[in-house]
Amino acid sequence: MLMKKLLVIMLILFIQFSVYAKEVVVEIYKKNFIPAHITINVGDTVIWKNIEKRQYHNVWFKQLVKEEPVYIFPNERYQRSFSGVGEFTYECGPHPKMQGLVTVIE
Ligand SMILES: [Cu+2]
Repeated sequence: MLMKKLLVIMLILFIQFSVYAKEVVVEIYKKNFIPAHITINVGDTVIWKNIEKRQYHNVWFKQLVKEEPVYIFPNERYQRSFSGVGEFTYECGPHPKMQGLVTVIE
C-alpha cells in the first residue's frame, strides 16, 4: 500500500516537473542566434540548433565557463538548463559578434 502511494506521489511530481520545465529552441542561422534574446523560467532547458549549411559555431557563456566549448556543426545541437535566475549573455567563440542573452526568471 505504501509503495503504491509513493509511486502515485512520484508520478504526480514527474508530471508536474514535465509540465513546468520547458524546452526552448534557439536556432543558429546565417551567423545569428534566433531569437537572440529569450526569457525562460528556472529549470528550463535551452536547445541551440545549428541549421547552417556548413558553418560551425558554439555557445559560450563566458561568465559561467572559462574554456571555450566544443563546436556545434550543422544539424547538431547543444543544450543547457538554468537552475538560477539571472541574465546570462553568451557569444560564439569563432564569431564574437554573434551574441545572445538568456534571461532566467522564477
Ligand atoms: Cu559562430
